[in-house]
This record gives sequence, structure tokens and C-alpha cells, in this order.
Amino acid sequence: MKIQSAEFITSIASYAKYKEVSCLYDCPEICVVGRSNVGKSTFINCITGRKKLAKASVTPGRTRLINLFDLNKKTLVLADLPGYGYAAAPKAEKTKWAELIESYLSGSEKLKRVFALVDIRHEPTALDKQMLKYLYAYNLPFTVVATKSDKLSKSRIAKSVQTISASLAVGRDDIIAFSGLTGNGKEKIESELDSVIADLQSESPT
Ligand SMILES: Nc1nc2c(ncn2[C@@H]2O[C@H](COP(=O)(O)OP(=O)(O)O)[C@@H](O)[C@H]2O)c(=O)[nH]1
Ligand SMILES: [Mg+2]
Repeated sequence: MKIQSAEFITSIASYAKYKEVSCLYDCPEICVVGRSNVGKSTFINCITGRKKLAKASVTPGRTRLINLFDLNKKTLVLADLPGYGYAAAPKAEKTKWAELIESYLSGSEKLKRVFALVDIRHEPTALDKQMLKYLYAYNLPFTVVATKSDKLSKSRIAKSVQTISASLAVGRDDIIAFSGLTGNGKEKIESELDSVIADLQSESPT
């Protein structure tokens, strides 16, 4: 699915507010998770073709809210989750983010696919691994996206994907090397979106 239209719906600071807002639409949801600065906003801007839809920031840890976007006129709703692992954040704030992310991931019935972003240049962090465990525990279908692939040569990309695959115990074919700069991997993401919609049609009652 190519994203033809993408519109910001609203920002959400609490799970209660999410419940209120998500009642107003009736389509599957996808979300983007990853540590702060991994490239979530850039990923969203790239796949939607809208350079400024999600604010990409040079200051990490700025997104404290869940931002919801309408894709292709309520074909899908995309949730941009606050990034984890921002060391400089005050502890109380970290706890608040964790609560929001956890209640969303465990509670959203509309959520059909999680795009878990990791930096292709680094071994997944402890928090990345924790996130993956969490996704397994809650039985949430996910796709690992290895961002910033433009920073590596082709052979280094293959090696990194191998490392990430081993570290997260995820099949190599289930990891998409991606660059928001060059658009590498964008088509694969688009076919993942197709499969989200196809899965949904096959599970709906006749
Ligand atoms: N070279 C390169 N830089 C990227 C890419 N994606 C993100 N960045 C840079 O990484 C920083 C954080 O990106 P951002 O999208 O704001 O990350 P977020 O905190 O996860 O939303 C910014 O300086 C981006 O320009 C990418 O694919 N390639
Ligand atoms: Mg962001």
C-alpha cells in the first residue's frame, strides 16, 4: 500500500485519552517503537512522503506523547510512540512514558502490527531486547526495521542485519534495512502494510 494521504489526528498524553480518541475510528492501527533518536519520525515522514509530518528532531527525547496519524483516509491509523532510553530524562518522566507505552501496547485492540526500529550501526540495546520480549509476550505481530542503512555499505548492511537477527532472535528475512534518506526499504514497508490489511480481511468473520 502506497500512502497517498497522511494527516495528523492528535497527540495523546494518557491511555484514557487514547481510548477516547480511538473509539472515533474503525480501522486497524500500526505503531512505531524504538529508542529516541533511532529515526522514528524520519521513518514516518519517508513512508508517508511528507517531510514534516512527524517532527524529526536533533534533540533526542522530545516526543513525550503518542502522535496519531490517519493514513489513506482511515485505511490505517499510525501511532508514533514516545522513544525509550533517553538517558537524560528525569526518572518520573521515564516512568510515565513506560506506563503509557505499556498500557497502549497491551491494551489496544486495534493494534495489528508494530514496527520496531533499531539502528543498523549498533547492536540492539538492552531496551531494544526488552521491547522485543514485550512484543512476544503480548503476542503482537512485529517487523524489525534497521534504520539509517545509508550510513553503511551494502556488505556492512548484510553483516549488521545478521548481528541484529542473532541478537534479537528474529529471522533475517524479518528485518528490513531502511533509510529515510535514500528511501531504501520503503517498498518492503509498503508491502508489509498490504499484509496488515490482508491479515485483517482473512480474520474477519464472514
Ligand atoms: N543518515 C540518516 N539519518 C537519519 C535517518 N533517520 C533518522 N536520521 C537522523 O537521526 C536523528 C533522529 O531522527 P528522528 O527521526 O528524529 O528520530 P526519533 O527520535 O526516533 O523520532 C535525526 O538527526 C535524523 O536526521 C536515516 O535513515 N539516515
Ligand atoms: Mg520522533
